[in-house]
Amino acid sequence: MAGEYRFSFGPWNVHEGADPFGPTVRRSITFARKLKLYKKLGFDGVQFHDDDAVPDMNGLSPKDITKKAKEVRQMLVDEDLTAEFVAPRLWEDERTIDGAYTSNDKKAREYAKDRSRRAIDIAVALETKLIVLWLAREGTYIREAKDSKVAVDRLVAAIDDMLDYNPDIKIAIEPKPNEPMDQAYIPTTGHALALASLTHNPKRVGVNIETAHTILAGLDPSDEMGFALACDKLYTVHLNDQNGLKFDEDKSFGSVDLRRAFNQVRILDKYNYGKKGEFVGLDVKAMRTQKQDAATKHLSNSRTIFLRLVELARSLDERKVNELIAARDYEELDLLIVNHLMGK
Ligand code: XUL
Ligand code: MN
Repeated sequence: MAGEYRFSFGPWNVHEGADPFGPTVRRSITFARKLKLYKKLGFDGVQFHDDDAVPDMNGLSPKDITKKAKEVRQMLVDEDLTAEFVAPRLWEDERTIDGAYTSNDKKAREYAKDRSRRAIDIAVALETKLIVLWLAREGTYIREAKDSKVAVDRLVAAIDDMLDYNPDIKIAIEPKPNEPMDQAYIPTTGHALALASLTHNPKRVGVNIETAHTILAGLDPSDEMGFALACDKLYTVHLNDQNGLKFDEDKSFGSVDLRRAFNQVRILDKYNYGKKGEFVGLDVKAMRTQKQDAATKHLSNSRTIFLRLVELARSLDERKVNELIAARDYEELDLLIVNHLMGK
């Protein structure tokens, strides 16, 4: 059963533990050593930010960026790993303080478009067609700072630029309602897919749904996934968990609300997620309290919980579920689900 799903995570998910209030608490692990962890932990796919593959890429020519990315591709081949996607990291450069594609400064917007083209070059070298766009600073701290209509026009123009640059890539927008911004322009799956419909080639633009981001938007992750599945737009997922409305916690999958996790697995499994090559992607963070040699358990635990929930989704008595739905006895259905999750 485990073999039916392929799992991925990004190198940033093995983390030194720094937070806004304190320094690192664990030693850095080199990228090469992180790659060695993947298979041991049961993972086949590597998610990349562009500069996870090519550090300090702003100082390199496009030719050198591609050369370095090809070296990383060889490292993946040596470890029998696949690159799942590349995401341009547009939120750390001083030029993008006020946003990247939606910045009020034309030079910043040009930089963002150029950096996105380089991220696509890296994806080509790593032999993946998927680009993830987390639109980190595409929003405002105060509403008057930007024009929200113009911002959407600019997002469309930036995505069109990427689609035109390479006719093979697909773009998965990763919606998030806030953090680092007070209000993001593309907070939900619905916004992301509406944006996709405005581009040159809506067929090549879909979503990456992150559990925590949907919860921060006050929505249910499994319903967001169902919406994207109905639109045939669920290109990938970032499974994790989130304890209420606070900062983006990236907790281990299922660790806060097992039933909510069950419902995500159930909808994914029911509609054959993964059968077209999609990875079960995680975006999880180890607790700051974890010691050095135990700081990958959040990854293996999330994978274990996912697979256990696949078994529970498949062993649910669907006949009984349908009977209770027909009788409109949702109280009994509620108990059936809770009992099932408790192994009764
Ligand atoms: C931010 C987030 C990012 C994206 C990739 O909240 O989830 O790590 O997943 O850029
Ligand atoms: Mn994410």
